[in-house]
Amino acid sequence: MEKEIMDAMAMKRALTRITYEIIERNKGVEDIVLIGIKTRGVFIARRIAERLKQLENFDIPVGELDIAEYRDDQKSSAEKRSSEANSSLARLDLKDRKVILIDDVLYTGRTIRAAMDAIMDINRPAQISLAVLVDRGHRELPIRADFVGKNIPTAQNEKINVSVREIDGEDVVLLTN
Ligand code: 3GP
Ligand code: 5GP
Ligand code: MG
Repeated sequence: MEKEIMDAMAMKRALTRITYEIIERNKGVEDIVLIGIKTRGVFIARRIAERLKQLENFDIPVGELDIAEYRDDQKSSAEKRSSEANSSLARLDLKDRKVILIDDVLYTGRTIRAAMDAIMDINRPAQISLAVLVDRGHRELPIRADFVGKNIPTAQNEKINVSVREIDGEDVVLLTN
């Protein structure tokens, strides 16, 4: 079974609203760094950065974080930091900045916990917050999102299928089981 949860217009509106909320809650955008979690979180982060540029005329740095890479405990911290996937992150100066982590779907929260670990390893930001396109519930850790596109209560066996035009050819969110 497949059910459409968000179409392209709904996704666009949700990301625009999140962008306004980010501006409002941070009283400006000067100290913000966006970090998208691979794969689709990166494209969502770039779109929020684009909107911030349009609304505030300010270029926000956007980094990418590959959690699968970071979770590989065969590698030392230095190797992890210098990996190609996370090199854009290492180039960013996160010290005293407000980091906003961005992912497509929030589920157990384990990815976000690992992401916070990765960031703290690089530098100590002033603050870390979280924005997600979809919160599907089922948290296994005390983690919540500060900015949510849409809350979609799901059963464990259901999946949220997020497509973004940059890699999937269209913008759509489906609930499948
Ligand atoms: P993403 O990297 O673009 O976010 O984890 C690899 C991909 O599998 C993810 O794409 C995500 O969309 C998809 N996925 C769907 N359900 C799950 C899940 O429960 N856990 C993980 N790790 N990935 C999932
Ligand atoms: P976590 O369980 O750690 O919160 O999520 C693990 C990773 O898988 C995250 O990057 C999250 O975006 C992705 N993920 C978890 N559940 C789903 C889902 O139902 N759909 C999609 N598209 N991604 C998911
Ligand atoms: Mg994801």
